[in-house]
Amino acid sequence: METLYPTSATRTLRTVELRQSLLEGNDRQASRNRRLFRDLELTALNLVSSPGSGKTTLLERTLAEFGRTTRCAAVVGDLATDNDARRLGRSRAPVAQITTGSACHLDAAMVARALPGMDLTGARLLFIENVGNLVCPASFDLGESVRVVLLSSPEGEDKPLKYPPIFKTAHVVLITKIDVAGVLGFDREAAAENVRRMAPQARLIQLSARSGEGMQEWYDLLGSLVRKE
Ligand SMILES: Nc1nc2c(ncn2[C@@H]2O[C@H](COP(=O)(O)OP(=O)(O)OP(=O)(O)O)[C@@H](O)[C@H]2O)c(=O)[nH]1
Ligand SMILES: [Mg+2]
Repeated sequence: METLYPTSATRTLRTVELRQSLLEGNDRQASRNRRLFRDLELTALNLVSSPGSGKTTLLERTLAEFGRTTRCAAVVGDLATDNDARRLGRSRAPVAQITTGSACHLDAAMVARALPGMDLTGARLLFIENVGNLVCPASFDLGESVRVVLLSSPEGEDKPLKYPPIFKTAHVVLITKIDVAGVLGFDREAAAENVRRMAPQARLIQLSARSGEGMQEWYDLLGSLVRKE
């Protein structure tokens, strides 16, 4: 007998179609963002990690130190609160907060909507702090030219093996909070090996935004990303 209700197969098909068109729409907006960043001579970095791995702390220190000589801007995504924008707003950098409500990642349209409210005059780097999540942001291109994935020592060495897509799309992987690696029994060499296995294409830096170790290597990398006029 024919059913009036969609079968699980048609439901799955529709879900796949919807997801595909969502991602295609996002890719189109990401290309427009990328063109805008190029016209503005702005290098955009998309920072992705689990909640709490130290994205905002890294950016606070980066804006205070690297931002002294190179004008930077930041867009921050969270489900709720403008806490991170307020933290980053203590610097001289233009900062915008995107509150996503229930969305577990930023998309290219959200970033595009945030840009007109910022004074990007003279800015050379745009940091986009994504919503803390190692899964969903992997599929959403924001128009960035550099994707930075953070893995902090409290999370454990195995995260690259458990969340391959995000690591496979990384240009840079930062192992953060290395100041507490010893006390946590976090094996930095094992973590680095897991990163190299899942993200052989990525530049790997180990750092602590608290102690400052590794920060100069990060700033040297940022310096090399600034578009030359
Ligand atoms: N020991 C140590 N703690 C750190 C370091 N960086 C950040 N933290 C601490 O880790 C906690 C989370 O840091 P945040 O910078 O807020 O992390 P986040 O990734 O921005 O978090 P969400 O935006 O919520 O995903 C805070 O208590 C920080 O003080 C570090 O290098 N070493
Ligand atoms: Mg944050």
